[in-house]
Amino acid sequence: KYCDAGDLKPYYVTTPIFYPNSVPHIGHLHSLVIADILARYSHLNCPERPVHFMTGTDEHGLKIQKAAQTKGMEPRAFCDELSEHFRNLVRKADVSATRFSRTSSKEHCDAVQHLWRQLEAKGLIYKGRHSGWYSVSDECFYPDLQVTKRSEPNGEEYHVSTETGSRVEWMEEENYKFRLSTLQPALRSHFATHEDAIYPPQHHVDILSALSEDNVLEDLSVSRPRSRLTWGVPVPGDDNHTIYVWIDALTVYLSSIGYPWTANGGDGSGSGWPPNLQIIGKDILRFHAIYFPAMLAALGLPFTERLLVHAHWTVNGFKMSKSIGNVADPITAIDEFGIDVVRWYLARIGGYFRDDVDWSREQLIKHGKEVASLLGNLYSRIASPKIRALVETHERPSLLDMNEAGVQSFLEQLRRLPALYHDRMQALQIADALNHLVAMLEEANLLMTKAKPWAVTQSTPAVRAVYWSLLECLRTCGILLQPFIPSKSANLLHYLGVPPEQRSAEWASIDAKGHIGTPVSGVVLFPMPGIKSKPSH
Ligand code: ME8
Repeated sequence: KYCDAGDLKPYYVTTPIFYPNSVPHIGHLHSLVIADILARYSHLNCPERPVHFMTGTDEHGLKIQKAAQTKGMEPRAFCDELSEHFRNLVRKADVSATRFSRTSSKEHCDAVQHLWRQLEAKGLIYKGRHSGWYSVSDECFYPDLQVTKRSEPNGEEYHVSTETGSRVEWMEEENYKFRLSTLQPALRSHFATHEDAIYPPQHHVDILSALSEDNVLEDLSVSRPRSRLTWGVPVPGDDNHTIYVWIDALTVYLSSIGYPWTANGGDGSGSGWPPNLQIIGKDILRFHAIYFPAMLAALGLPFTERLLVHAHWTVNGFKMSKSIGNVADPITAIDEFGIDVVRWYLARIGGYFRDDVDWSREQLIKHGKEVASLLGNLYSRIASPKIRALVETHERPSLLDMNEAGVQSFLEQLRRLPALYHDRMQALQIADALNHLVAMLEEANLLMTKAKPWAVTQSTPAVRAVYWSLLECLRTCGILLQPFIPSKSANLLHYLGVPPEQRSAEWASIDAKGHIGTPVSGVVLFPMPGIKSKPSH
């Protein structure tokens, strides 16, 4: 048995909540698809275990307030409109989110104020003066050390955040502060003893060094003067201040599964807390690996099990930006190539996480061709009526008894496939897991090309061995591909006659003897504009 759902809490996975200051881009879809692959992977292994999968929009703050102003709209109406684009993307991308949260909802705002009161009651919030380099677009202050001086061609000097390159200004104001420094030892010991907590490991190393003893963290400024920021959650009991948008935003992971859990004793047990997995982009690591755990430590709540940090997509080598005009639109790509091709490309290239990679239409076409030929052609060739006629008159042989030379080593590889795949998926190396499936399908195509069953006129044991081995390979890969390309793998499994109750991970094995029906002929799995399928024989 692959899992015992009774022993496990619900699997809780989150994406970041997106700023709806503009329509979604391919980077947003990347976070969503990675989370979806791993949410679906949990379901594949353990269909009885509930999955809580949260995504949504991060609606408060100066960035949104300004974007609304520029459009001459009220922030709420502006967010209603823009948030809908993200919801639509979730739908179109086959993302199996169970919850779409908006931080402007009353439920969430109440949770943020509750959390604030908790921190205050524990003496972790105080009023102080804050000065520092403030970036409007990053919505945060930077210490001196993280700021670089630059100059305009006319000699005028300005400052930018060294990390993000965004412009910063010196600001001084009265606001509330959170005693981050007192929580630093708790965070340090957590990350020092949980080597798996952040993936890829380089980020784990960086966070450990940011938390080291000789680097005492400054207390965090957690409010903004209401005069400057009206679009946000008011500080309870002080209308002159608005809660800092990152405290507000990070609370969404809690509010989305019922925090403050007042009804059942308040510790979140039973709700799914803590997250098993949180997907984030590398630019928001500090917020998720320092500030959020600090909030949790303050509340006495367990930490997230694993953070998966992905790199960024660039276009023509540059960070996507409206002013450069190089923003890749996920909706256009989905409409033109279908979501499974887009997901395939995102997982094949963006599933490595370490380095930034360039998004291009050419690459999208190339990956579309790859999956169409690996999977689509293989299926249409094997399901051709001529081949079926040759084998249909015979019983399906036992795969275990087949000892035709070429087929034997092929079946051996197929037998090893699930373990390799699971090993990589559990290590969060999803591109490597997919690589194993690709290698298997390549082998299958090779076997087909060598055996040329379409040129055979007599039903021999050798032809039948190839036929059944290839179908078994498609069945197994179809099951293991479900997290990656849910819609096409559902079609494939349906065409193969694989019963819905035999599509979980435990069936992806030669030894499981899963049912295969008569493959449906004449269907094209990947009809692609401009991509010709080879004729089926
Ligand atoms: O950061 N490639 O929202 P966001 C890949 N609201 N991923 C990218 C990317 C790119 N070019 N650009 C952005 C926020 N992302 C906050 C999060 S969570 C409590 C609050 C990723 O809309 C980015 O790294 O700017 C982040 O993971 C996500 O998209 C949302 O970015």
